[in-house]
Amino acid sequence: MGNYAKLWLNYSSKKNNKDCKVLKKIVFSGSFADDKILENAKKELSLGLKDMLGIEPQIIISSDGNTQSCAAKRELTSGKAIADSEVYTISIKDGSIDISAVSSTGILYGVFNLLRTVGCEKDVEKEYASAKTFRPSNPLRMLNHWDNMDGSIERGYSGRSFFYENDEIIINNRTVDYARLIASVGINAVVINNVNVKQAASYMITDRYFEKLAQLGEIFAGYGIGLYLSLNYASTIEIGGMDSADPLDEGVKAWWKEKMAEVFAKIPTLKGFLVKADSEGRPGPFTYGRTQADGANMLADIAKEHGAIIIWRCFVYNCRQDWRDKKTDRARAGYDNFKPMDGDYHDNVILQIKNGPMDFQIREPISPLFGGLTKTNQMLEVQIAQEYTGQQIDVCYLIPMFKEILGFKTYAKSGKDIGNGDDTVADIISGKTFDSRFSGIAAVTNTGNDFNWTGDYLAGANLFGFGRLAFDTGLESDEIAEEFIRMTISNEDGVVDTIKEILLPSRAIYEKYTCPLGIGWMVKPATHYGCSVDGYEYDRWGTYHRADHLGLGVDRTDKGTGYALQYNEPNASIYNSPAACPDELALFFHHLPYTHVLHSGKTVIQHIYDAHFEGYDEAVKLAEKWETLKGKVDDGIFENVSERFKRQLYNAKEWCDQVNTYFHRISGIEDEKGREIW
Ligand code: GCW
Repeated sequence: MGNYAKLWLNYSSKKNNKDCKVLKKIVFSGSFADDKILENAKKELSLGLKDMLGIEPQIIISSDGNTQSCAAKRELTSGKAIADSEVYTISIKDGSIDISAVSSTGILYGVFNLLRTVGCEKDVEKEYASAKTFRPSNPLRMLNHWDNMDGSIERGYSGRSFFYENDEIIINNRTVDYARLIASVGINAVVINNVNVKQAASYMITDRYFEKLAQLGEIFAGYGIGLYLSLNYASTIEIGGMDSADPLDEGVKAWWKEKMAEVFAKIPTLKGFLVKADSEGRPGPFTYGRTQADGANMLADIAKEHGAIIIWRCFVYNCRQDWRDKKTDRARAGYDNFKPMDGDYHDNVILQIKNGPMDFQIREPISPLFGGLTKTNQMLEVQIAQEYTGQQIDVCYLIPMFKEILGFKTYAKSGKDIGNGDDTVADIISGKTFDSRFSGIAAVTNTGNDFNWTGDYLAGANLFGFGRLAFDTGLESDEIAEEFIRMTISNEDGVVDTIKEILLPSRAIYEKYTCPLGIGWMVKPATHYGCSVDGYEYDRWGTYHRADHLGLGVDRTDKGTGYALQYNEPNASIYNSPAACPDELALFFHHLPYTHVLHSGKTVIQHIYDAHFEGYDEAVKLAEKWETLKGKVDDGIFENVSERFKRQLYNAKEWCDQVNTYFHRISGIEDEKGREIW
């Protein structure tokens, strides 16, 4: 590798399994093509075992037929077919490891599984004593890059793009190592450009970039990763010289037909497009009085001829709101814009839905589109780029939050009385609940060209963890953290425990010293890092706390904006009632007096004070824990995280003091514990 960290593929020397006999001979069995993926699987296995254990295994290929390489083909199958093709089994047969699969991607995943077992120093013979089969929970497991072609990254906190520089596409060793890193955790799809498609990026679908994109696609395909591009909805205007992007206009359709034929022919590995339309100034079908479904279907019908899909984002809301207007509610917008056309979206359209109805805050309820849409392909969008969650300065391990999101019961199918039906968010996005044709999960990624890829080494846990969780939503936050630490940082039990003690509570701590009780925002506008209680209060973005001298929070009940009623029962009734609403979302759904008593027994104001003081104190303890690792982990890693912690503590202190002071001044209510407020 070049001048960048190898992260969890560092393959440092391991103590356990050095004499493991079953690793001497490894059989790849099943039916799969002898393609680039297989070649990469062999290479990876040889490299990993040699570097970690000094073993040079004999690799036996026993494929019963040369099926077509899944890397090369583009056909509209289904999510189920994708997941079926990626299944693999690892067992011990006749004294050797047997990795069996029905595609070379399955073999590659099996290899990474085995290398993970070795990397975590688990006993290989025990681990596979009985055969283990792995099937991905989600068909599409995707990363969305918000990289711009000038090399900047929107909401990027780890340097510049490693895909682009000066409007050119960069391809080098790092590109390959990136593919290895993400394939190793199970990612099978990547969107390589920002959803805000502007300037040079609009020309990605022209011959200016075809050659490089085709090369990039080949590299990804060699690791079972599908290439996707974000599309400028108004391409007909911006690069086509037309005066319309009306999805029902025959001229517009004809332009796209020709364009897609060209693009898919020139980039054979391209699997489809992601579209942000009618959102935050981006063009879309609304301009022509058409629906989101009209726009998505027009593109999808044409893409279908090429076996490709259209992923259409649901992040559509009015970003020019008047703060005086208490009826318009940004939280409602996704459901209001997309639910009425449920059933109208064609079957190669997937709606990509952010986890919450607002925008990646540290705590939000789950988007009511999950459970609201019952006839539409759906994907969940989360953000591992820590835009509102510490910007890869403050440690914030997001996997516990993602577990909560996935576990949320939507009651979409089972109804109120059953309540244990197969309709959690995880069930829906796996395709199970509605037997959807396509589905999955995407994360706005946190990578850049920093030495360690993610700014803070510990933020690597979110990249690693997202992939692992996307592949197997049943994994626990704790085991994912442990794997990450063992493979990336250290296998010493004491070190592993200490870092786990830092990662696991970090999200809860961040929430405490920033915006507890679901209130969100209160960040510095534009940068979204650091405290500014009123930063968004009189702005146009629909992001208000509505605090006055008596109370705070947004009334989203039937007496307010009515947002709570977008949920299925019993969720709607629970959220609609201040008595039933869970504390962590109390101020998201209700405008409450400072004296309102929460389920915890504390008043709202006392909760605000306690959470902020505790959150800061706990952050200090995390930093102290990290300091105990000096000399026990690599110096570079130690210094990097240590420096981040210094900035985190400064940030946490500001949040704590500013929020407490603001609410002390405005409410006039003393802290029961008499702590220092300014
Ligand atoms: O939260 C907002 C971000 C924008 C982003 C947008 C989106 C890519 O602040 O930077 O634009 O979300 O998700 O489209």
